[in-house]
Amino acid sequence: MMRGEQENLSQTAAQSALSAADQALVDGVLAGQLRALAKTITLTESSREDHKARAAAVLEALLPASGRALRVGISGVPGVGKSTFIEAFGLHLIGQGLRVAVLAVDPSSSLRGGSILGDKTRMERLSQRPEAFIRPSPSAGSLGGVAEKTRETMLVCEAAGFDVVIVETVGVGQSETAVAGMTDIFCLLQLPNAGDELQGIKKGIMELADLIVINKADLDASAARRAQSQLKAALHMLRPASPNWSVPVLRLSALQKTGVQEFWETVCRFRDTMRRTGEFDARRRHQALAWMWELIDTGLRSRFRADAGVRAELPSLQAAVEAGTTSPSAAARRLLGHLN
Ligand SMILES: Nc1nc2c(ncn2[C@@H]2O[C@H](COP(=O)(O)OP(=O)(O)OP(=O)(O)O)[C@@H](O)[C@H]2O)c(=O)[nH]1
Ligand SMILES: [Mg+2]
Repeated sequence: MMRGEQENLSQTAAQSALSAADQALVDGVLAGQLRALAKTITLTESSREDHKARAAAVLEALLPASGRALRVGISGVPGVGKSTFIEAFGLHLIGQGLRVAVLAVDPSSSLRGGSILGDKTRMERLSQRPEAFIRPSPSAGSLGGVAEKTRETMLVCEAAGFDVVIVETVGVGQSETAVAGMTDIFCLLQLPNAGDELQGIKKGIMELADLIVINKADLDASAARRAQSQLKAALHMLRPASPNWSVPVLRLSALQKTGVQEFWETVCRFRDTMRRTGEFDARRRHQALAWMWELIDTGLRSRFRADAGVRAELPSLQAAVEAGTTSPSAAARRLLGHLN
């Protein structure tokens, strides 16, 4: 553990610690080569200890070239049209001369066999374009693990020169919070019919959204308009995340590719407004620190659980707390004492 930390720090200081093969990976990514990009991402996703050390050094070397892309989060319940929309949006961006990476945070993908982005058929045209890079969700297991890998993949894609990184997530569970916490703009896709019960959208997710899109507007135009005004009304009841931005509600058809241009213009307006007010950089700084603390918390927790003294005392102290013979605070203090 100690040795690993020191190694990482010295590698930060001097990248000379990179092997020739890893330096070639770094050079390949910086040159925008998709093969090097895919190999680097595979390295960062590996759970082997030697791979982890190499991946950390490669990421550190790529870091100065990262950060230049616009990071767009896309969320919505299964079937709302995320894949169809990302295909249409991605092709639109390519039409503007931009390069697009599509990543996913789907903690259930290991169970479902990677359905999110696994179905490249729905992004068939996008996946064939050399200006696009599509990477399915890592099947690392826990949400924290999956989100961590996606964050790293995002940095690698940025170093490879992609202009826009789209991160897709399913609209269930905690994964929206994770994706909102790694993107510059978080967009929520909605169905036109469901305005009625506010589509079972949890208030918490509405609060995360910088932009709401009603997809499949082609199915029922008047229902889509109704959903739009209902959502706007609901948004008025929420405290806005930024005093400089009121969350727009757009209508769109991913299938017929209508409204995609307006979507991109709205995203750009958001980016420009946030840049002007300084909120863009503030959000990224906040995200970077939150990421660091998340890793520290995870690291401390696993170190705690692996500690021999903790393991020896934990069962009896847990029993004592349950029985009421030791107070939770005394037990916690005693257990934490082992980490000194
Ligand atoms: N009529 C209509 N159908 C659409 C539209 N967008 C998507 N669909 C259809 O809705 C179905 C689901 O679309 P997907 O893009 O796979 O939805 P998704 O949100 O990616 O679904 P999951 O990956 O399962 O979470 C497909 O049959 C699409 O063809 C749209 O704008 N209009
Ligand atoms: Mg999909």
